[in-house]
Amino acid sequence: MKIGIVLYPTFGGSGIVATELGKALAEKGHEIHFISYNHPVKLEHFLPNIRYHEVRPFNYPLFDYQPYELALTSKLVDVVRYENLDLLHCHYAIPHASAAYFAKQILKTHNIDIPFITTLHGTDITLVGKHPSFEPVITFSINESDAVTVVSESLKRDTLRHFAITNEIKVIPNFVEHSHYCMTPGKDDIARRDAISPEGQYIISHVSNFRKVKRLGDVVRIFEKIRKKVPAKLILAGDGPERYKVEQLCSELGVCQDVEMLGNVQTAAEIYCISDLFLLPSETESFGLAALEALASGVPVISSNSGGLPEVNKHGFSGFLSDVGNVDEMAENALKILKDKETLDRYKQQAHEHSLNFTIDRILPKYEAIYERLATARVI
Ligand code: GMT
Repeated sequence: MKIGIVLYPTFGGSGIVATELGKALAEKGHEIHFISYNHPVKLEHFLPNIRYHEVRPFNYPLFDYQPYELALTSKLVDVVRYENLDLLHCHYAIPHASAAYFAKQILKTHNIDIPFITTLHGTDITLVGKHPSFEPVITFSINESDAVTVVSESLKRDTLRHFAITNEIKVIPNFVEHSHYCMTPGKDDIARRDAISPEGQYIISHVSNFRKVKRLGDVVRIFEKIRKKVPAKLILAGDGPERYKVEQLCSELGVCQDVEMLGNVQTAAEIYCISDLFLLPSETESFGLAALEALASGVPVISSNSGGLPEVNKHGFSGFLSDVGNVDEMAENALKILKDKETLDRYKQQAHEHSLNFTIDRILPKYEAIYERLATARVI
């Protein structure tokens, strides 16, 4: 099939899931057209049946805000017509779903009926989408989508709670391509590990876009409590608005010398590969892709129990869950795992085992089944 994937190109989880899905579909022989305002960061390699279409909003001095959604709509119309697409798959509702709806109406005037699928990822529902400045458009475009999927049961509940939904919503969890993650560090990984932890300190990590919702302050506080009991280093990978506060808190708590702030990294897999424990104490997390990536690398996870995290992290098995903000309990749980080598190895094994519930082979057919049901773009 010829599939248009509309996505954010950045390090955010929805963009990563959309890109990995497209790559896996391309490997199965589908023709994939990524549509975004920048080259997707996870689209590292060329494949003959993958195309990238860039949306370039036209600038004009009158516009205080560039009309991205209109440029995206026009691009969708263009790509569907000239590449003869069978369907569009929008990742993250804002503004992709409403742009797809608008494109669909325009395409009808060209006698083309293009189906579009909307996959809701998280803050498009839980934070941003339910805001009155977006809510009517989000409700409408979810209800008008030809198929709607969400990444967790929790997100489905949130969607039904916050919006007047008349459409069916199917849960398709996120996935990982296990071959991208390492269980056994290679020579380069060991060198990297030694550089960060020269005296064999435990390596604790956190990867995110450093937004408030990730509770970076809790990450640093949990680390400080762990470090009081066992030698440890903290790797913080990512960047975003909370970075300055994190730097400040590290100096207030006197832990800066044991915190490595790496900024945005291309390959978070290299971080997980050398980590002993992963922290994700988020305020809300519809799924928690970073937690799943850590588990796939055999890294146990200490997380909050908000949103979809209990569907990803199995309490007492792949790691531990606590109430949001309960940093004392999170640190205690971390120390249970780091108690001794035998216990840590057991949790690492269990973390990996649990991640096998989310292999790409299990998830891909669920999307393909929807694509097949919606069939090809029809000439009316
Ligand atoms: O909502 C965001 O933070 C953005 C979004 C993204 O594009 O990264 O993240 C959401 O989607 C991810 C992929 O499905 C999920 O793993 C994240 O849990 C979810 N973020 C939140 O719910 C905060």
